[in-house]
Amino acid sequence: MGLNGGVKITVLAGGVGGARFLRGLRTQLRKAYPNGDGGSSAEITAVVNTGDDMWLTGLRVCPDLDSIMYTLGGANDDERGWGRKDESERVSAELTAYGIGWPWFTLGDLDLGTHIARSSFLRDGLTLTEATARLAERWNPGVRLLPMSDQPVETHVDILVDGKRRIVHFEEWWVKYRATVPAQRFIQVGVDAAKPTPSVLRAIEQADVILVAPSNPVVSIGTILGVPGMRQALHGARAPIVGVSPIISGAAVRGMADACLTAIGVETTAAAVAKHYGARTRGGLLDAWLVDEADAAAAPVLTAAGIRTTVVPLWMNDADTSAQLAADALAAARF
Ligand code: FO1
Repeated sequence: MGLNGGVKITVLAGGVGGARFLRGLRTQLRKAYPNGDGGSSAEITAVVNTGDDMWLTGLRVCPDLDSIMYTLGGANDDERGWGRKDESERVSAELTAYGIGWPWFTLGDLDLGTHIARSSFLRDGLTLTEATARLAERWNPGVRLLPMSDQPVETHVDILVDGKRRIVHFEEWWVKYRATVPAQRFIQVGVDAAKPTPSVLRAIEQADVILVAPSNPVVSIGTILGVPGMRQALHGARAPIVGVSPIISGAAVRGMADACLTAIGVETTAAAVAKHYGARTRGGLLDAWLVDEADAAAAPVLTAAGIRTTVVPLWMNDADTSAQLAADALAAARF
């Protein structure tokens, strides 16, 4: 039990997959630990990937933090998977007319409000953690959003396009090239000067359960784990660490995780990702792992390799299935 009696759950999460998982977890905890006025006595803290972040047209853009904030705040464009619903793009057209920004990376008018506010907070000297908390106040997400570090860590990708090697920001590879050009390697620019924030270290230390969301295991979860000191903090935590596979029967549930796994030489299977994360008893990350029924054959193999694996439906196609998945993950933590 956490200090003030509430159950404390800490979740490592990236963007779209992480946001949906957190929404389900919030629903589940409101059911399992109601606080009498529709909320929950449980506390959820999300440690969020900031490797997709960038300075664009003078503004700091934080895609994964925004996906989670908008999704939990009910403002996400669930069809597109990212950005604000009821969005318009008048300013974006002006930026393109002035030849600034990335014409293939649309900053909607409402979304720009978030980036302007965040950039203003940062210019006032707030840390990204403080700026994120200020932005989140408006959306009342019911989850504490923590950037993995307050120092910038940007994922850049070494690609081969038109016969030339280029290093581009992750979003260029992901959005402009749709991850269709092979990534030779991922470079975490700034990672050597980064460290987990004090809030992140406290959230890991105080957690009753730590969950690894079904986010991209390379550029989201991998980037979080790559922050110096993060793995050690997780390994030393008293809480059990339970992961949810982002791969179902050999295909990425969302996004192009397969392109990322291939780039680092990991097979796109639920078992390969679990082994990539490693068994905690053998120096890795995981105590337990959830795979879909389609991958049930992997369960005994992984359990024998030290990763207690359970078979549950992993598709989060609505609020109820997301909540059930969260319940399954908590059960796998024997919580
Ligand atoms: N994804 C796209 O496919 N096209 C876009 O134009 C685009 C713009 C964009 C702007 C702000 C933002 O926070 C996210 C945006 N995304 C866009 C999604 C982004 O690629 C993803 O949220 C993650 O970075 C990858 O999971």
